[in-house]
Amino acid sequence: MPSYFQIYRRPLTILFSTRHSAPIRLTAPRSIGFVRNQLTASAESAFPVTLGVNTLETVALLKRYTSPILMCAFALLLARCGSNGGGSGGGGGDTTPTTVTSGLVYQLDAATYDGSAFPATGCATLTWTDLISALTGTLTGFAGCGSTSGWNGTGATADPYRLVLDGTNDRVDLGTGTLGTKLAGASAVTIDFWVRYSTLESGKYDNNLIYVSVDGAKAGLWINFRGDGANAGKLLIAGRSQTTDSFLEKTGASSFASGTWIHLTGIFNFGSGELNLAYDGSLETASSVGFTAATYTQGTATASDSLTYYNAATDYLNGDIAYVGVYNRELSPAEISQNCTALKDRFPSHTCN
Ligand SMILES: [Ca+2]
Repeated sequence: MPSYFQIYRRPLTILFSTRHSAPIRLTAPRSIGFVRNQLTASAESAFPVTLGVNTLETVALLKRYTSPILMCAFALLLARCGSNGGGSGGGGGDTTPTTVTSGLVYQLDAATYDGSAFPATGCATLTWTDLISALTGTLTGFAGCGSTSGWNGTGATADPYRLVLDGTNDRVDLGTGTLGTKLAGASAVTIDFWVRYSTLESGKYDNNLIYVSVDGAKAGLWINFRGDGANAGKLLIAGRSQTTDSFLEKTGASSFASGTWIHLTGIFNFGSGELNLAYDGSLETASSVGFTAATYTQGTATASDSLTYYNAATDYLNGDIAYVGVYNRELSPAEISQNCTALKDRFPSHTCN
């Protein structure tokens, strides 16, 4: 519980301390990942937060560390600021929503790869840190990289911050059992991506985006671009609710061209037995599949969860990943649209439905 609590309106700042406090001073608006790192380093004792673009993410973080009474006070403050046209400074009446935080258990954002800033272009930085629990993803296969491999982007719309994977051996190891453990018991899972491909391996079914082991090296959660025949450029979502399931899949109806940024949402609903995909906020028709468990039932993984896939086959993605968010529930259509809108201005020519 906090022993004191202060709010300043300009700039919008929240400051509190626990009875064990050794207060932390942050002198400028910081990303939520940076704040989290400070909390970890200081035994989560105290922190002031200057709120900027990550206001809703900040609320989610505060919920983890503060009392319900404090949250009520904070909500009232936000409401007052909103009625005055925004009090965060610098944004100037910005109404762009932030990404949905409820149920968000894992988040990779190239723009703040470790919660602070974009790394130097290239491959000197070989980690990508989850912004929820500070889990470290390890970039593997990146060597001597440049425009076709490694960190790229200026943050301009035509050149968004992103990790480029070469399709040959580039991957991000997320750790064995990392995501599956977080999702165990969930009746649904949603995975949110900003992604594009450069080339597809001709005739190949799997040009993989993400792989999560449900047991051993068996895929529990999986999304790939197809490269085969008439399905080339379409997305495929597949998975297992538990180790005894067959590999159940749905291929999307839409086909995407090389170089096209997509806000991609994959939905695994174990409770209803459905898989679905959404692009730029537009949901396809869900496919019924034969999940045998109503919740995601994690076994003992022996292969690392990863961005792209390299275990039993080399199903590498040749393309770019700018953002990944993983939820332990099904997002509503409105929430999917919100996530699209929140980051669309980073990418060229996007309209969110
Ligand atoms: Ca490489």
